[in-house]
Amino acid sequence: MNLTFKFPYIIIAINIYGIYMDKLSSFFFIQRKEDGLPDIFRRVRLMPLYSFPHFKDFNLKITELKNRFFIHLDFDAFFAQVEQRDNPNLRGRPVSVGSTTGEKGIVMTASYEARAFGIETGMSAWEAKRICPQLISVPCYGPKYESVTQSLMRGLKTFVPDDCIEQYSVDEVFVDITPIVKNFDQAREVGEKIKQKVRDLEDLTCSIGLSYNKSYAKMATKFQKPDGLSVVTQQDRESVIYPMRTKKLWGIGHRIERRLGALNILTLGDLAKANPAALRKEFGINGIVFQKMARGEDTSGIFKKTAKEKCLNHHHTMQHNIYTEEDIKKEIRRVGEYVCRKLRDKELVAGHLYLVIRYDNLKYAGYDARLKQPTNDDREIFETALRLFRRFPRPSEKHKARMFGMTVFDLHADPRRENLELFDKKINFPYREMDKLKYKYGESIIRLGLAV
Ligand code: TTP
Ligand code: MG
Ligand code: MG
Repeated sequence: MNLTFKFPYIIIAINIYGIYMDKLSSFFFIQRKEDGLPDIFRRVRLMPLYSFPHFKDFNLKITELKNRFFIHLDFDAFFAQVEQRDNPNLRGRPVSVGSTTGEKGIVMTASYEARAFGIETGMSAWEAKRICPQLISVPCYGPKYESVTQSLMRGLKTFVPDDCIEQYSVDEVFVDITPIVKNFDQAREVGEKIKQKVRDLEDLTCSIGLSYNKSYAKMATKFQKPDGLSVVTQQDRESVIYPMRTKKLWGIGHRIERRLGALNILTLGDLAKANPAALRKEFGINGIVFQKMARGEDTSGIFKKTAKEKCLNHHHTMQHNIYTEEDIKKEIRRVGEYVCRKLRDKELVAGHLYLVIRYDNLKYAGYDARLKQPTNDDREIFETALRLFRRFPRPSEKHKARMFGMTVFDLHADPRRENLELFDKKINFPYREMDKLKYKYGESIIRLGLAV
């Protein structure tokens, strides 16, 4: 009697535990500690992995995927290739990007010429120099690489609508080309055209994986690097994918590979055919995710970041504290230009501006104002920031300013991006061209003349 009464509660408790464990294991799914990289390397990761397929993305009823075509694109030796492109002296030579001191730091990436000597991502700069004394180490310049990615994103929009494109990392993107192709022959042609577009736009090579699901496409990209295009069709599954080691699957690192090995699962074929209950027992819901991915049943689609950017900011602490009107104007302009460039990059305009100063006594002061209309125009941001500045305690020789910061919020999609000439009566400054130069050669390469 007592037991029958309690029974439903036991079931509920077990279910809650199950859901909790699933949530917990998915939460910890991408275990950064398992990527085998030293700590410092994790800190240099430019962009998080944010679209790994989740159990909820899978449709369990679908086991055979037809008529879907995904491209995964990844630049070859990305940072190093960009540096070689921009400096002819580096072409054809072993180049690493990262530390230039030779003592401390790590190799973020290396050109294929350097890889021939055994130089690898994550290796200490010291070790790299030891095994390849002629290695040329150049510093990493993030904004430049980001601008290449942005240009790629714009280029891809000439093939498919925005919601078919997913930027996955700083040099990787997924493209769902299902709307524009009917079969693998046509899909391959689109892949070739995209590679050509990347060459035309940025003079860079990339590798492409093409398949009927995202997981296989991502794996295929690595089949022929550099400058490759590899296709995995439904027919290739058993001959190409199944003999591969489990570690080759997106999301499986050394430790998971070892745990799979303990279950006698060594290849993706083993994983595909394994007992689902055993996988679930060992890995929770992720075990099922792995199996679906290995079988080519990854039904996940293009993932769009939903969390919209709420604000953008930039703060700059000066090497030498400043107080003259001229220096301060220069500094406000610089910070403003940087923020505007970020806005343009994301095709946004801001309706509200906040300016903050930190003085040499480490105290802060800040004021905010609405902009006349949402904008990403350097001149308008500068004028408003300068008006705000007039309300601050004036820096003086005894009370200098050490930091300026700007935050813009109330962000909206830039209405001018589609329709520039129609309602933009003002002179159109070549902001985009200036942004490109700044990304390439640094902030101070070009400044807008502001008559103030
Ligand atoms: P990857 O695409 O992993 O490497 P890659 O493009 O240099 O070489 P491959 O031809 O094998 O694709 O990474 C892209 C860039 O991101 C790389 O050039 C350096 C940088 N990077 C990090 O900053 N942190 C990281 O953890 C990794 C893996 C790469
Ligand atoms: Mg790459
Ligand atoms: Mg990559």
